[in-house]
Amino acid sequence: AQQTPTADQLVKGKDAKLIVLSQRPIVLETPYDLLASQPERTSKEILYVRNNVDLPGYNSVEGASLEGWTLEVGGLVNKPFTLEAKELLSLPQHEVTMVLQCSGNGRSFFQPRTSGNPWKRGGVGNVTFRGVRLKDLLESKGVKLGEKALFITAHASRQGNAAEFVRSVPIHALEEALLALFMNGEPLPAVHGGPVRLVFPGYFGVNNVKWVAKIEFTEAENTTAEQMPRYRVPAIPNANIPILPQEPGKTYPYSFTNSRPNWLVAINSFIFAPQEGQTVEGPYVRVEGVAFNDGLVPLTSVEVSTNGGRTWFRATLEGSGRSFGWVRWRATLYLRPGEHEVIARAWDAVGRSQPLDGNIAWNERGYEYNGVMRVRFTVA
Ligand code: MSS
Repeated sequence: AQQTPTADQLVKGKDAKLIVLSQRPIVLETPYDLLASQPERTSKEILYVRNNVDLPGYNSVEGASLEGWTLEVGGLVNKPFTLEAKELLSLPQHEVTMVLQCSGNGRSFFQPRTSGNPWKRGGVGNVTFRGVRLKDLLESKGVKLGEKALFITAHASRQGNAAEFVRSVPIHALEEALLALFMNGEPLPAVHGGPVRLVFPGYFGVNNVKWVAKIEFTEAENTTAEQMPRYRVPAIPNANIPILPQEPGKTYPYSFTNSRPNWLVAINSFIFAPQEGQTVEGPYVRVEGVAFNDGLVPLTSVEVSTNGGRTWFRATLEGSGRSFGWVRWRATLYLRPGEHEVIARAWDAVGRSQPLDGNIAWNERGYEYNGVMRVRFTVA
C-alpha cells in the first residue's frame, strides 16, 4: 500500500503538520491550533495551499525567478502591452495585509455534506503582500480603459502544460488590485503564486490568481468552469441580498443570472482561545480571536455569548477603521466551574453580521460559510 505523502513532501518548506486534503492538485489545510498560534500574521510555513491547477515545478515556499516571466495586459484598453515582470521591481511598491481565505473554508460545517475539499476552518490566513498596484502600472504605461471594461479577467500561466485557470472580478476591484511580488517581507513563495500573483484585497481566495500571465479588461465574466458553475452561490444578481437560501441537499441550476461569484469575503470571526475541549483556570477566563470582513467598511464590534446567544458581551477590538487584514479581539468573562460553550459574532458598520446557524446559507458546493463559531471548554 502506498503512503500518503506529508505536506512537507508535497511542498518544500511547509510544516509537516499541515493536513493533506488532496495531493493532485495540492490542497493543504492549516490545523486550527497552528493557525491560532500565529494570531498576528500567518507564516509561509503554515499558510494553507489550495490549487485547482498545479503549476509544475512551483511546489516550494521559496521564491520563484522573475527572469523571463512576462505579463500580457490587454482586452478593452487603448494600448495593450507586454511587460517583463522584473520591470515591476522598479515601479512604486505598495503593501497590504489581507485575509486570504478559500471560499470553501468552513465547508464541512454544512449539513448535509456538500461536494469539495472538506475544509474545517484552516483554509485561511492573514498575510502581507507587497508589489505594484495594477492601476499604477496602467498609468505608467499610459493605458486607458474602455467604457465597457466592466471586469478584470486574469489568466494563470499555462507553462508545463498546465490546464487553464481564469477568474473575473468587477472593475471596482481595480482600486486595490496588487501585482504581488513579496509575501510577509520575502519573495512571494512559488506555491503561493510566485513570482507574481494578482491579489484583490477583500476578495475570496479563488480570485487571487497565482502565477499570473495575462490580464484582460472585459465586458463580461469569463465562462470557464472556475467562474461558472464553480465558485458561485445562488443569488439574485444586482439585488441587495447576499445569498438565496436553498433547501439543503437540493441541486441548483447555476447560471449567470441566478447566482453570483464568490467575490467579496463574508464577515466572519474565529475564536482562538480557549480551544475546543480545553480546561482553563477560572473564574476569569480570557476569550480571544480574530474577525474580518471585506474591508469596505470598518468592523464595529465582536460579541461573545456563553448562553447560546440570549445575552451578549462586547469584546475589545484591537483596531478601528477599515481593514483587509483580520482584527484581533479579546474579552474577559466571569465563569463558574464546569462546562461552557462560547460563541462569537462580528458586526460591521453597515450592519452585516454572521448567522447563528451557518446552515442557512447551505449551497451544494459549500461556499462562503460564516456561521458563528462554537467552542466547548471546561472551567476548572
Ligand atoms: N491561482 C491559480 N493559478 N491556480 C489555482 O488553482 N486557486 C485559487 C487561488 N488562485 C488557484 C489560484 C483558490 S480556489 C484559492 S483558495 C487560492 O488561490 C489559494 O491560495 P494559496 O496561496 O493559499 O494556495 Mo479557494 O476560494
